[in-house]
Amino acid sequence: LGLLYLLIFCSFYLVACKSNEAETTVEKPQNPNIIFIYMDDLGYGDVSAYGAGTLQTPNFDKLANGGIRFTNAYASSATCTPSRYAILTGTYPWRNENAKILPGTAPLLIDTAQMTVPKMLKQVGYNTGVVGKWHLGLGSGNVDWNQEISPGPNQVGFDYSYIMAATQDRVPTVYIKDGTVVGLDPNDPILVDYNKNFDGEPTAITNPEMLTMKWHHGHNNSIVNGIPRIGFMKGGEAAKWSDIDMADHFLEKAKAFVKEEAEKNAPFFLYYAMQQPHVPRTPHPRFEATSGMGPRGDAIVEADWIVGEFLKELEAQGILENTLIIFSSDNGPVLNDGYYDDAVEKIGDHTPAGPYRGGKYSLFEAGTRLPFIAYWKGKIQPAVSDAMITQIDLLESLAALVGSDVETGDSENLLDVLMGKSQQGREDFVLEATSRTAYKKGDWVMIPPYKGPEVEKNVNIELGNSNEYQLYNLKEDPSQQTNLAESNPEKLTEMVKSFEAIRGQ
Ligand code: NG6
Ligand code: CA
Repeated sequence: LGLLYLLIFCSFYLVACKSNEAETTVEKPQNPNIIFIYMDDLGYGDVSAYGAGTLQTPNFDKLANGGIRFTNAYASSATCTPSRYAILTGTYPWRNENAKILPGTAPLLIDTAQMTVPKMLKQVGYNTGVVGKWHLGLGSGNVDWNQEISPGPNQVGFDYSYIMAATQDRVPTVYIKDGTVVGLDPNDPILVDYNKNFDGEPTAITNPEMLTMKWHHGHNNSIVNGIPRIGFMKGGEAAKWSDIDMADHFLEKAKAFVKEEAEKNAPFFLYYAMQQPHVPRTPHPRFEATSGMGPRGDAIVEADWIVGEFLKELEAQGILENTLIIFSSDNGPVLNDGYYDDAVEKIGDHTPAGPYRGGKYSLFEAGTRLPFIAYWKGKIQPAVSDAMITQIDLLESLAALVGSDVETGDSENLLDVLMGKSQQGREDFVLEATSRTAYKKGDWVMIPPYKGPEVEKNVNIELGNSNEYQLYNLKEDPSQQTNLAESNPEKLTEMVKSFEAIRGQ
């Protein structure tokens, strides 16, 4: 009996030792690094892999052809601020009435108590950073640009931030690192105002001879580097950015972040918000005339090169196989967005919106239907997916990927779609364009009646406004030429009902 006991004891001991051993030697697989490459005003047809335009973008294509190229994917809004709000919070932007194109002086739009993608990832051990365009407001009203600026990205989930406050065409035209203006001379403080100029400061109106780029509409306030901007700014001379170096500058910061993080024993999240091809289009001179389409095309060629360099850095750090890259854009394309820069004149046969109607600011497809790519070398098999996916779905999909149970209500867990394991995308979506909303369900889109011009004359884009309900079947009519509202009243009623049920929530 003693021997039996001894045997039992020994085998228990062995099993225990074994499992103990297993625990210490088999490491929990580390979550992948996650990078959002978010373009500004890049259209569906501006990525050559989408086969819809004539401009060549070999590096964007590397992602598109090496990952999943989504053809039925949406930004949440046809303008910047609401889309950025949505991609970071996983919430419909129309739920927040302040989610509109913001001036450079606007307070932080995201509540510091709100869930965000970087916060969610931080909870499960990620280090997080943002480089590039912010445009989600800073401070709590009345920012003093000469002090620490807070709250900002660092208060909504980012450990590191290197940003421009708003847009390239808005003041202040300075970089801000972790809440502090970079290179500011305290003897030359920055003042910013969006309503009135500072005495004696030149503007595009008073000193047109100082301009190297001419304004078409808006953009006639303070002049920085010969470019007239939106808003008035005084001082901060040493801190002002160089427009032609902006792409290289942000690339350097993004690469440095990645390099530093690669050495750490934790995954990272980087939100790399590039500024191209938003106005003012100021590609570095080495990209001048590379597209044959003027500065807009050249800025995209530049951005494409930047993405190539950035991918090389991930490769050099040996982390490309452990990094999920999401590539998309905040809103649809526009040619003339306020400067004379030949975008219209030199567009040739290129079609930035691809087959879709409208563009930036529009409720028609081109406003929100955009390039959307999920790339993860070795993990995601190259494919084209027609499943509907939207930028608000990233929050819950990534939560599922990293083992977080964060939910927002609007976001949907489409991890299998993102990874190419399922074609079962979203059923429906409420899209937004300059405070108006429309509803997409399956192949159908319903646009309720809206007052206002059919075409925004300055930018020459159809906004989607009509006195009548509009109903389109995108499968048969992707360019939204035939309004079926009258001929298919049942579908219209069904769509309006579902739309109102969500909008009324
Ligand atoms: C508009 C600007 C436009 C652009 C846009 C924001 C004028 C006349 N137009 O108000 O140039 O800056 O705002 O673009 O000022 S976004 O991509 O950041 O939403
Ligand atoms: Ca934009």
